[in-house]
Amino acid sequence: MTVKIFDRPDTQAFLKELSGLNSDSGSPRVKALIHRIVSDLFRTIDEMNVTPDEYWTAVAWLNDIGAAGQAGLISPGLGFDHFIDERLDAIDDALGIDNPTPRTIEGPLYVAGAPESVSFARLDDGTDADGHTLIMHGTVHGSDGKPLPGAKVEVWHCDTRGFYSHFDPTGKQAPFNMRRSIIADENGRYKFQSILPSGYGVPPGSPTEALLSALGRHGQRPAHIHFFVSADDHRKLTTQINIEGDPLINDDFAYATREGLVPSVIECTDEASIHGNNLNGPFA
Ligand code: MBD
Ligand code: FE
Repeated sequence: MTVKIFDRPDTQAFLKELSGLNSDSGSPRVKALIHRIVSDLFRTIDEMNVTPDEYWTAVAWLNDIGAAGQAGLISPGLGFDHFIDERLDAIDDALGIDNPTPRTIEGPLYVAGAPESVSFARLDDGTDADGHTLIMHGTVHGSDGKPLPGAKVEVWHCDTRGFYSHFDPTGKQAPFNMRRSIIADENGRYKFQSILPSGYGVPPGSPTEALLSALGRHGQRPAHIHFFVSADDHRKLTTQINIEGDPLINDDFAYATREGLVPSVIECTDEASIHGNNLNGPFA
């Protein structure tokens, strides 16, 4: 037997009441959003005949997600972060704003307060025995195409096991390992030495993994490096690069891969090409 009560006048009146629309105090924006969201969920329960067991399973899952601190992890997994970026892109398009370096999602693993240095930083502390040295350098440009001396490049990534400092389940990483802020030099250039990160996987046995597997999906990300780029009088860019060749580049559970964010990686096997190009250390 199916019954539908959503469209009944008393249900609609109830929705208004619970959303505070009968109250003179509170936030009009919160009221409007809650009215819409709860209405959509009531309609879902009604139309999909959600059982009490299903409903309480969802409530328990929300408690698990919160207890695990994984609201920010399932959010990109359900595509919200990507969707919000697509909306920002569409707004920029409508305003005629061109973004030479595409934005992509921040993810839940940034930590403020990383050590800051000028022009060059070594990100890793050398303790990851499997680390393959990575050098990256570039120039920060403003929207006018001119270099931006003094721009701040914040970089963070995981180790060869896919673990980020401050979130390492083995507790084995020093604070701010593989997290730095680099201030671009007088030519807007920055450079860093680190190790190639590996891909990331959501914690095994976690409520995030449980939902993804109920969806028939995995919780893996390709190897990537995160960036915030900021400068006075400029809006902040949040982006990432992927490491070329990773098989998951177009199968990211967080949907962060974007054209233009997969730079080529050049393997240097001889000391001469590394040091001859002054790749391994600050700019000459
Ligand atoms: C990550 O490292 C990440 O960048 C995102 C978006 C989600 C989970 C883990
Ligand atoms: Fe990440």
